[in-house]
Amino acid sequence: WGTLGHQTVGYIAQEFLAPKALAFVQSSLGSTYDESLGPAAPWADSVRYESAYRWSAPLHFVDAEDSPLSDSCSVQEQRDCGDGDCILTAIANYTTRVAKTSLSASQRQEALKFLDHFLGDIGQPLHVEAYEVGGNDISAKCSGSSTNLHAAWDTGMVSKNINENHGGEVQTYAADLIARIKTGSYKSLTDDWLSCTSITEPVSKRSGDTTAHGVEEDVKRLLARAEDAAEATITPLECPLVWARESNAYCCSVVFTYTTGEDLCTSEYYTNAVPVIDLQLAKQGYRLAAWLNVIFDGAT
Ligand code: DCM
Ligand code: DCM
Ligand code: ZN
Ligand code: ZN
Repeated sequence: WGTLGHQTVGYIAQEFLAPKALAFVQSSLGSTYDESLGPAAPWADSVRYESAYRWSAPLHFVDAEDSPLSDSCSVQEQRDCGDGDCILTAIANYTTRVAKTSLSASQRQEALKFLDHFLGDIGQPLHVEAYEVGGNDISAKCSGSSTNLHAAWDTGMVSKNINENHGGEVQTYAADLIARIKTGSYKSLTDDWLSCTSITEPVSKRSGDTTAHGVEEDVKRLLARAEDAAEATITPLECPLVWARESNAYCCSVVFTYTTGEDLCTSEYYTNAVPVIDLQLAKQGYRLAAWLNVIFDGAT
């Protein structure tokens, strides 16, 4: 996502933080970020082209080597993140690091900003797709301007949606999605959002572990492992893989359904994409809060 999408995820998460998570977020981010996950969420994009942070560029996505044009969408850990250098492993790494009291305040702030960002990116379908470099190499049109498919999803359709349906303000957009979560059309979905079982493709079970995994089990297992070893082995978690598969499935059902030459932002394509964008941003914001709540308060 672009700046607006990431801020939206952060502002939504901020609204659902439990007391200790909120206290950590406020003191860690401080006045620089208005003590909020909203303003802090785009940071990871602002540093990715700096030489000191070039290593972080591959952590924004996972190149799923599937076939979305043949209606075959899938994410496989070993196939798509075998080198351990993708958004799945990054979420595990920064979950461990944000919880680690032996790290400096600035390292823990950095871990928080990466989590704030990557839980957003994993909800962007083209951040979970290898085809044509996640759509970056596919030319597209958005409201008459030349762009590419990836950018249309990161920014073009998001900003048009905010302008046309949410008063042109990212905070209004976040407030509208928060209202859907609290009392509106998303209310009945939120338990499923945290169950990590909301997709048909089963998550692979590791080392004889056959228990059901929700956000709480996932985070607690990782942090328990991290206490065992000085530097925890970076293994992708179950929930981020489920989230990645949910996002990736939209590549087959929506993202690649355009017709050649179609203006993505003024057609039925846009009408079909907006509900997916709203849902993915709302869901990831809610999941980010739950994730931090388990880390700092011990429960979602
Ligand atoms: N770093 C990281 N994940 C790790 C270890 C380090 O993101 N597991 C980051 C934190 C710093 C940089 O790498 O930005 C250098 O860290 P260090 O000084 O600990 O090597
Ligand atoms: N991106 C991606 N998958 C890739 C490569 C890049 O999702 N295989 C994302 C990261 C940025 C956008 O595409 O959001 C543009 O990337 P870049 O500026 O590195 O071209
Ligand atoms: Zn992107
Ligand atoms: Zn990113």
